[in-house]
Amino acid sequence: MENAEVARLFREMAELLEIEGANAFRVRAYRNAARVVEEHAEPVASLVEGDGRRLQELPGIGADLAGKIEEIVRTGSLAALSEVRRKAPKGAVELMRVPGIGPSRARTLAGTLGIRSVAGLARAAKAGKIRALPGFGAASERKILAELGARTAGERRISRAVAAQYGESVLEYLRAFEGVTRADIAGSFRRGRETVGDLDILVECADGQAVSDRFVAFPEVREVLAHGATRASVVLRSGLQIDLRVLDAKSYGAGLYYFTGSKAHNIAVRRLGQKRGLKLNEYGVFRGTRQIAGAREQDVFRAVGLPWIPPELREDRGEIEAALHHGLPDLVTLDDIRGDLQMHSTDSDGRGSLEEMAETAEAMGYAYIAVTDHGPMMRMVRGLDDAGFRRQRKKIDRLNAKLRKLTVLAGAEVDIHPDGTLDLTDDTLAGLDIVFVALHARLDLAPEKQTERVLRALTHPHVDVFAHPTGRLINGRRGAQVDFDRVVKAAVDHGVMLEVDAQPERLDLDDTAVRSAIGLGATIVIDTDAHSPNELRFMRWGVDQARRGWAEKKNVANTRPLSRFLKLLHASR
Ligand code: DGT
Ligand code: CA
Ligand code: CA
Ligand code: ZN
Repeated sequence: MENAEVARLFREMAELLEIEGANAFRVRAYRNAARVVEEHAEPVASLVEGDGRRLQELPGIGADLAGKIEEIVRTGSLAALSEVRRKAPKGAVELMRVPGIGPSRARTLAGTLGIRSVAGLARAAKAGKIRALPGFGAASERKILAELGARTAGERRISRAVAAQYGESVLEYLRAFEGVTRADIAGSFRRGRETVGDLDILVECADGQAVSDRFVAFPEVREVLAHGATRASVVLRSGLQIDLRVLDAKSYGAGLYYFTGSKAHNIAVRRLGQKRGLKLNEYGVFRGTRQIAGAREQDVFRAVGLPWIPPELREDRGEIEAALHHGLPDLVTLDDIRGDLQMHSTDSDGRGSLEEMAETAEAMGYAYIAVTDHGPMMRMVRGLDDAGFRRQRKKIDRLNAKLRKLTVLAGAEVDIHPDGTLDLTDDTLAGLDIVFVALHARLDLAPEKQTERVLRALTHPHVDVFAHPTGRLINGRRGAQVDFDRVVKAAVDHGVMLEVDAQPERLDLDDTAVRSAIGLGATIVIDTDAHSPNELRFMRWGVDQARRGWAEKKNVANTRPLSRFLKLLHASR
């Protein structure tokens, strides 16, 4: 049982209770529990054994929630949830996924107009039916239409971090089966994409039928779509589809290559093979009927005259030409990262103290971190004011005196006001080691205004990093609209680095933006924006995104040792 599965049920519970108008404390308890479980580094299922006391050591988890976790782990479901599901207006939860629609609006839409889905919402908004509802109006209707327009119709993609938990758990389950000699996740997941449509799992096994039987018996399977000796396909209770292919040893590399995709990349490489008189498919590379490659992926590439291409690049975006001309990038790796530059502590909205964040980072082998709590404008997350940052600086100095291997930099994540001025005084900014600026409000400004706002902030002499530059949320809100090239050029001119925020729902900049930014000469930082010690592990998602953007070690500032990183910071001040 994955933590993501437990968290999913708690989150649904919270949403349904909210729609029902239940006590806010109860709603918050479930939400908090979802987050705590999701962030826990080990599977909570392993805490269930024994008397359940260990579950109650998790923050905010009392006897009642511990019992519910245990029930989910043991039975795969939650009776209390089935109960509220029965009572809830159908479709209301789905409506709450649309930004700007909360529980009471969802209840109104479902109750008075009978809207049961996002598609139904779009129809009603287009027909002008929303504006007449109490508490809505023409402006809300326009906003809803804009939000819906930004999404691809009907597409439901699952976040990479969530897919990873299910994928790894299915892999482990399959690898435990006798006769399985190899198992890998291919498809968009292997290519490092920020979301996946489904997971594609490959196994090497002499007995295809037996491994397929085991696969469809995975405890969380809700529906079996296909079930044969070479392939099977299931849908898990979370809605994630998983496709299984069984391959034999002499085709494993070719299958891994083929099912990693992307389709566009495969087609381009197949064409390259055809020029050499070769046929490429999921079983191998063939000259006539003779297989000349297939067991190993690198042999498939070699047969068509290419070096091995990292999966993150396989999108037919110029990687084949680059490979042919020895121009493939030497992609940054997780191991290259020396420090994490954006995180929050209990001084603002983080859930770990300065000490806890530092200890975890030190244990991860980092040389430095920067603590970047919010400024005063973020009042709802207890942002610090100027005096607060001075007090925190003293705490950081004391902490640094105690730490042996890690250096903590004093930073801040400062809001950019709509007019482009910053939310802290120049004096305070000058006293910090590193200054991040970010857009958190008014992401809807017109592109020219938004661009001016950002340019003014980036040209401020104390600014070092532009955090999560677009502000988009995956499956959530569209980001700020700016003239991206102008923003990047201003950043380059003023020595401001651009962030790849590794939070799974941000991953901002995204892959194509990273690539254009690097092309324009920008320096990137990859950081986690962690709000708890466990979230420091999000670094891998940011690195994957940067790799998809063709980033090399030299393009990423926090791969440098501390002294060289500080030199870079000072050079820009
Ligand atoms: P997703 O699932 O939407 O996130 O994206 P993928 O890339 O994982 O796509 P999926 O699951 O439909 O197929 C997995 C891989 O299988 C895909 O990346 C390439 C390969 N593939 C699937 N269909 C075709 C096809 O018609 N032609 C070729 N050449 N390859 C295909
Ligand atoms: Ca897939
Ligand atoms: Ca698939
Ligand atoms: Zn932020």
